[in-house]
Amino acid sequence: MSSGLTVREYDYKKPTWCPGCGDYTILNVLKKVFASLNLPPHRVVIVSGIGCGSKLPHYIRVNGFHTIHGRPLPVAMGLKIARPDLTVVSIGGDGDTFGIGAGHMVNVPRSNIGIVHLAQNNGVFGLTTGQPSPTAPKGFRGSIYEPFKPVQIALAAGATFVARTWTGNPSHMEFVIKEALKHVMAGYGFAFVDIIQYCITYNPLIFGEPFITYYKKREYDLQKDPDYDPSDIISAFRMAYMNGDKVPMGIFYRDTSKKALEIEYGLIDDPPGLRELKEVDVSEILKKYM
Ligand SMILES: Cc1ncc(C[n+]2csc(CCOP(=O)(O)OP(=O)(O)O)c2C)c(N)n1
Ligand code: SF4
Ligand SMILES: [Mg+2]
Repeated sequence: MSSGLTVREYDYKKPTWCPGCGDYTILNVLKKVFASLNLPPHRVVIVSGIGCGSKLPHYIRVNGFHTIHGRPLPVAMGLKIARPDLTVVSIGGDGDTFGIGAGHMVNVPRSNIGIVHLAQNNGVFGLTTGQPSPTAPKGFRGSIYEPFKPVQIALAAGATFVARTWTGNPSHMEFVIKEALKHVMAGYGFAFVDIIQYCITYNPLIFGEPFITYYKKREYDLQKDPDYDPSDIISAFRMAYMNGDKVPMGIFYRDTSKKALEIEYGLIDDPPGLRELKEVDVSEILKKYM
């Protein structure tokens, strides 16, 4: 049944991102997905870190929590434990998620807490003017390491939903983020989405080719492959290691056999954040100090 929510109900302040930045696409897609799932703004919380993309909660009319660099995941997890009745979305840049917050990226998925994490993966530290992020290819702007592998790490860490999309294909992103939220809302647990994001200012070219052309030529929609089975983790790893001529996009893995942490431990029926504070008589203790 539709409650009649429209995309416009999520409009808020005007973003300050560079014109052409992929973060606009992520913002617009999120509004569409929330409206299509009939999620009232007061029932949603977006928790972000620090970075260009992490300003997103300022630009959308839902509850927002702009935390510190690298920490959207643990804060979102704590929030979901206290208020499992709310829809909690964690969002952060690739610096946030795979650099300073990498420990959380490994440990939060295995808790199977019912939140979605969206990684704004633009290959750079945008806010601090373009240093290479952990996902930057070796050699890019002085990076001396092999890049971090978001999908492989999410699979290995135990995420029960793992997907990849990109900012050049908004309808694909809408499909993927909606499926991620549906996974969480069905009580199956943690969902991770790697969003390959355009940074027009500091990372407009991918191996010398314009961002859009590069990924348009190579995007390979997993859900258009009739032989691809996203419930098979070995196939998911095989696809995750594919790169070069084909860049797989879509749902790599979906496990609907597990329960989210908040369901397994009964928090959903008795949200800790809504329990009444009990009155405690402290008069005897206070007497000691009088
Ligand atoms: C603890 C801490 N370390 C470093 C910084 C400086 N800092 C702010 S944003 C940022 C990187 C942002 O990059 P990313 O997370 O990829 O987000 P983007 O700006 O690309 O969206 C850094 C290093 C900080 N604010 N706090
Ligand atoms: S620097 Fe890059 S990521 Fe930051 S707002 Fe500009 S285009 Fe977007
Ligand atoms: Mg970044």
